[in-house]
Formats: sequence, C-alpha cells, structure tokens
Amino acid sequence: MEESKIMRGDDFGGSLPVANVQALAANNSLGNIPLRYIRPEYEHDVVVDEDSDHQIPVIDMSKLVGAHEDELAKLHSACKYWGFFQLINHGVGEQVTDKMKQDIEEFFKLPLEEKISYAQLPNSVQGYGQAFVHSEEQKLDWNDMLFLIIQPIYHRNLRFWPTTPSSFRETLEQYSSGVQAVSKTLLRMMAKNLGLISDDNLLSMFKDGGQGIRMNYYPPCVQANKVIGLTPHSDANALTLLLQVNQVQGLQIKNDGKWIPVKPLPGAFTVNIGDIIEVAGNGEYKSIEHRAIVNPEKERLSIAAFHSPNYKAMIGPLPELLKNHIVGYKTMKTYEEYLRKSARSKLDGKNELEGFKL
Ligand SMILES: O=C(O)CCC(=O)C(=O)O
Repeated sequence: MEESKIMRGDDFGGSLPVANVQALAANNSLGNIPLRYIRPEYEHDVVVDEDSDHQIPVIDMSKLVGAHEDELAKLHSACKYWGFFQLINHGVGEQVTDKMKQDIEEFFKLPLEEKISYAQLPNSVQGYGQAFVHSEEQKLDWNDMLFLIIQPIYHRNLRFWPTTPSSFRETLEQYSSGVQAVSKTLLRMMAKNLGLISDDNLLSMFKDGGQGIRMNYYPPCVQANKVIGLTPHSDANALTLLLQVNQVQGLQIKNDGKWIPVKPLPGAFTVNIGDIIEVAGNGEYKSIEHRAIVNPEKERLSIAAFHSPNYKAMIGPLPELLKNHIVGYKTMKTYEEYLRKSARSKLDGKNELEGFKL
C-alpha cells in the first residue's frame, strides 16, 4: 500500500485547497482582490525595461548537435552566467507544440465543474488546482495549474489526465517525449562542457529519470501590479523546458538583483538550469530564481516540463569535477528526499538549495 502510493507520486505532501483563481477573476471585474493575493513584498522590486538589450542568450540546437564549437561555448557561457537561455531549432515539430498549446487552451476553457473532476486529492502533487499552499495564512499566487507526472511511467496517475479535449492524452504523450529527448541531448552537451570525461557520469543519474509537466493558467487581474502569478523560486529538478502558449509575456528571471522580462522567440523553448545541475556541477552552473507576473487584460498560459534524475539517485557534486576544487554542496541521499522536502515547502526563492550549500 505505502509502496504503491509512493510509486504514483501521491504522497508528496500535496497542497491545501484554495479558491479557483480563474473563477475568482471572472467574478471580479471591479478589482476587489482578496487580501491573500495582494503581495506588497514585490512592490519595490527593480524590473529591467523589457526592450533593454539585456536578454537571455539564444542557443541553436541544430548547431549544438552539429558539434559547432562556438555554439557549445555559447551554451557553456549561458549556463554559467545566466542559468537560462532560449532554445531554437530544437527539433520538436511545430505540429506537436501547436497541438499541445491548443489542447491545453481548450482544457482551461472547460467549465469549472468539468475541470475539477481532475482536481488534486489531499496529499497528491498531481492534478488540477494550486500548488505549494501549506498554511491558511500563506499568501497566494494568481494562478491555476494542472500538474502531471509523465515519467517514469509507473508514477503516472491517469485519474488526473483530462479526456477533454479527446486528443489531450495523446498530444501530451507526444509533447512529453519530444521535450524529454531535447533535455537528454542538452544534458549530454552540458556534461561535455563541464569537462566530464564520460557523459555517463552525469547521465547515469537520469536513467529512469523523472518528468513532470505543469500547465499554468494566469487569469488577467485588474490589479495586476499588486498580485504575482508565480512566486519567485528556483526549480527543484535538473532542467526545465518552458513553452509560452499564447502571445502574453510574463516570465521574469533574477539577474544581478534585478528582474529581467523574458521575450520568448516564436517556437523557442525557454530552458533553465535546476537545483540538481547546480549541485552536480558543484556550482559551475546556477539555478536561477524566476517568477511569473500577470497581465491586467489578458490571460496567460505556459507549459513547464521538468526533467529530473532517478528518484533513488544520490545527488552530490560529481567527484570528477572536484579534483582542484572545494566541495560546495552536501550530498543528498536520494533525489526523492529533496523533492519531498521542496514539495512540502512554500515557494521561497532558492531557500531549499541554500540548505545544501557548504
Ligand atoms: O509561467 C511561467 O513563465 C513560469 C512557469 C514556472 O516557472 C513554473 O511552472 O515553475
């Protein structure tokens, strides 16, 4: 019994049930936003002009695969100095990404009664709802989401997989295998760039690794500058591939103490380094805080695909990288332990990873 619960990712701590934000926004044209969504703590944050040249690097995957040394060097610098980049020519077909966008837009348009048939259950991280809510006092994000574990297959719980639109499951299946292949290739390139003699030293951690997909819906908010779509956080996984679904921007990343708005290129994935790569690389690559803001007039949707090591893998700085360096991080006995801890905490910048720094 206990084993099967763990196998389905069902006892990661879940999230307390809170109001559906899409319904709240639909009934709230006057801007009377409940206090739990008002976030004065972000009021004085410095945000760089979105037309500034200070933008995350763009990496061309077709050149990486073609072993262009310049592009590999560009990737290394993007991972080292930014922890974020846009990936173009990644090889996931437009018909796959477009269908994924279309199906998730259709899902979020369904009546609330239909969507909540896929609602999270107590103690489950999967399903439709809101994540990382652990106390009645906690401030809330202006966001609803559908989170599904895709890999390894025995962690799936089809109970939470929408059947409307009817193509949803097949579309998600195709999309998830596309982005997983991209993430594997990127990890291989990163292993090379980190100077690992064999990429297997990094990739062995990812055998039967995890993939979770979080589909975000940010309704418009008349007091958009007072709420936050997604609290600043770093990702507790290895590598995230984000697809912006509609034309509304909202992702911001922290760089040098300021927030930089990301302007996604058509068809590109926005890729970011997660905590696990920061630890395995002994800090050479950094996982970066990011957040999502809300638009006053338009809804915004995004799809984040999180790629992680095997739940049973031991995670620490790779010994091969330590020859002339001081060990910067503690070793996690298993990745699962780290994941459980972060799933049971509210989002809070890079706080979870701080506890592993030496
Ligand atoms: O919606 C976005 O742009 C960010 C999504 C994200 O960071 C997440 O789902 O963890």
